[in-house]
Amino acid sequence: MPTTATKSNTKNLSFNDFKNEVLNDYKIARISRECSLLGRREVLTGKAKFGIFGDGKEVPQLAMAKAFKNGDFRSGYYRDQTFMMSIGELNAQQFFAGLYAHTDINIEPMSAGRQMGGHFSTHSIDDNGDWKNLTLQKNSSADISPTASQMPRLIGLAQASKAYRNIEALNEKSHFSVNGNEVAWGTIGNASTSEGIFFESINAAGVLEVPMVMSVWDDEYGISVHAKHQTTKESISEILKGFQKEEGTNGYEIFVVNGWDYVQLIDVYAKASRIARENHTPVLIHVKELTQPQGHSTSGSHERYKNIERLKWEKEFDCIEKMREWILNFELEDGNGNILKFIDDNQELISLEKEAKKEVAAAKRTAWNAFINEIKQEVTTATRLLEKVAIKSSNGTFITKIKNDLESLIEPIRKDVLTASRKALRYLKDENFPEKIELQEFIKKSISEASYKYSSHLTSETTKATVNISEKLVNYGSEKKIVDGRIIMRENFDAILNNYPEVLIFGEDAGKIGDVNQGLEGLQQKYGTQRVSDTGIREATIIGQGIGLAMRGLRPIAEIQYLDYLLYGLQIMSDDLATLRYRTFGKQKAPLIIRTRGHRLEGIWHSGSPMGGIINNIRGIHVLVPRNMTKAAGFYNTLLQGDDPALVIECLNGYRLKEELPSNFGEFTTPIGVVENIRQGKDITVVSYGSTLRIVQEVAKELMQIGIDIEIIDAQSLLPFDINHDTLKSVAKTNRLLIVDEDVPGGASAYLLQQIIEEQDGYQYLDSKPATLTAKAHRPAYGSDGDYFSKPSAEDIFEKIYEMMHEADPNKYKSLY
Ligand SMILES: Cc1ncc(C[n+]2csc(CCOP(=O)(O)OP(=O)(O)O)c2C)c(N)n1
Ligand SMILES: [Mg+2]
Repeated sequence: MPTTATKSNTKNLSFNDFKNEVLNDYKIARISRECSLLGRREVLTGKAKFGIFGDGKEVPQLAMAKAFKNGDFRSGYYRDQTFMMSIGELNAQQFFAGLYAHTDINIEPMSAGRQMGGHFSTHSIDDNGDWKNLTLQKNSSADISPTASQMPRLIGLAQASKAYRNIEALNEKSHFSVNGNEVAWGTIGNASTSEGIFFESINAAGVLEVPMVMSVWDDEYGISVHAKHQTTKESISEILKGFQKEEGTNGYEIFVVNGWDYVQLIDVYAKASRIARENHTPVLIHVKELTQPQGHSTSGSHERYKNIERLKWEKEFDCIEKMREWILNFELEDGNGNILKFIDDNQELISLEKEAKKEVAAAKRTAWNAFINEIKQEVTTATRLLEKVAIKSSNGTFITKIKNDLESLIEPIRKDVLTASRKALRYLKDENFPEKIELQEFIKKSISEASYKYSSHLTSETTKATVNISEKLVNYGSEKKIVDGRIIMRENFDAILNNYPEVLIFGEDAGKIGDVNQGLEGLQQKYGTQRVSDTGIREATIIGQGIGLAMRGLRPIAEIQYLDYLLYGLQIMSDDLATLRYRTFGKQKAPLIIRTRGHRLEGIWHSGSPMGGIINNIRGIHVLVPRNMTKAAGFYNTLLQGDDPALVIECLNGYRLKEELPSNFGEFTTPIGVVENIRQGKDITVVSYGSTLRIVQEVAKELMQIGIDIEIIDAQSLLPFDINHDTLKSVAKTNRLLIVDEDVPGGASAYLLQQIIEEQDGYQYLDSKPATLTAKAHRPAYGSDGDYFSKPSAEDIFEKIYEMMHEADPNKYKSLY
């Protein structure tokens, strides 16, 4: 049954301490509320673009903050500003810096202005790119906007405590955990619990039995849509009752508490913390009766969809007002019969409220000045330069007008500075004088600085960046041994598990049977169920487990059984994993390795190769497509030395193909962002990857019989692709380019074409139209004939290449048809 708390946990505090704590809490709540009120005004007056605030949710967050300890992690959403203030990780000035999008990470520590306000985070990484000691600080994983997407990562953040408590070899990694005592705290809005990944996550945490405390901030609405359209029985705690832990079962402790009841909240959160921390039992706290004093966001007004009674109720049950009432009415009789009160009269509270208002107004001003002065300096530099070129230029009057317009802006932004400067430069195109060069240099410098401010940290820029890990060659023993590809995977994973106690491998069928292709055969028996484990069928939270574990210093390898089913996890890879480093300006990372297998089996859902969709959605994650298991093993070895996340797609039909057994498992590396020239030829460069490569290799022999000599490049790393531009060298030699893959037309082949033709300037060497040969637009039909007519066959490849050669030399290569 849901438990409702009754007693406060104040008995160990002296009355004075208690009073100070309460008044301090009240002040934080007031400061937070003032931020929301002023924040909305900043948006409405145009100083900030958008605001979504935590008003109406302040009091439960004070209680959560009290139970939150060093080493703990939060994974929440945009209402949590009060919590962040209460744990000391956000102040009013930083709040406004976020609202204005100040690009200095030291001034706007949440994201250096990259995320809109209300997306909170703390720094896990120091300036050298190394982990900080996370047990000495309160941690918040960086928020993202898609509703409920904080959930999958929360599972991993909680699971990390379990790993640290139960895996002895991890004891040395003390800067991430103290015996697994850390709790992962989730927050979510009531309406967002309608999302599938919410339920998937709740179930996963129950199965995994991880220390997670999940708070639902329930204000009855999701923007304008009432709970009756969101949640069966309009109550998330009601419908989750089946998750209640009972004698001898796993499951949750479930609490229900009103969000305006400060005393009960403190009690519930203290209990929840204890249950999760000590027993690793997950807890759900349904916090009801919350409000939205200003409506959902700055984009609309809630008067449009709430009736008068509701609006009246919201005023009355505003959690801060309720807390205020409680403070005013609080009386306690001490041992001597004296009545103790927090305050003597209302006036004391009024002056505290005034103080909060003043503090926030001052913080807002400071934040604004810091933000605008930086840009004003850039305006000053630009106007001075414009003035100078205007004097010299025959188009001086036009340039002066541009300068005056720029100068007259009261609230300029960087775009204004650059628009003015770049437009002025156009007027100087036919003129030459030193001041013009100064203007050009200014523009180039501004764009380069902006590039760091707005575009850095997509992938690692630290010394551990995976692209910096150099190749270490495969060694073979003196006696040549040929084995199935899957043996190579297994032996390499064995070496990895042995070398890295922080590696955990998990996925559907990954544990007991050692994955569906037995690349992990026997490894659960050898390394235990904590390190090699089966999961439920739930791809989004398998990825989420990986993200959370990786954010706490572990090196998870999350297995998605087949590439076709990656799409269930793709949203969270795209929204969360791929953006993590970018959205925190390099202050958080999750070097998760995602292992999957795909391409070329048979049938609509067992042979897909949706590479274009994948690479376009997950910039920020490396995408590797090894052609055999030795290459794949090398990629895992490289990735573990680096600090970037990656997706490795093994070839499904490669596990039973024969490869020579290496002798240096766990050591050899396949470099990332490097192509491999696997056949020298002179007539045409064929770029391919994964399963189609083998067909291209077969076709090469057939072509040779009629005198066509192709060069074959294994792309092997799609993101990043060919950092050294080796493909260009091949194209410069053959002057012809064909890209073969089994994605849809215009999928990954189009990306490769863009990279080679545009990025590498390959167009200049071409004597023939560059071409792609792909699968059909539809998904592949079942069976061998389905495959033959859906994907590029050996004959298709042969004829495509022949056709290109025919076009080049019709006399030598007569038309086949
Ligand atoms: C996947 C997704 N769909 C829609 C939205 C737009 N959206 C933002 S907040 C929100 C309502 C969330 O309501 P609730 O979870 O109750 O949180 P509250 O704002 O009420 O605290 C919606 C629909 C989104 N951010 N993500
Ligand atoms: Mg809501």
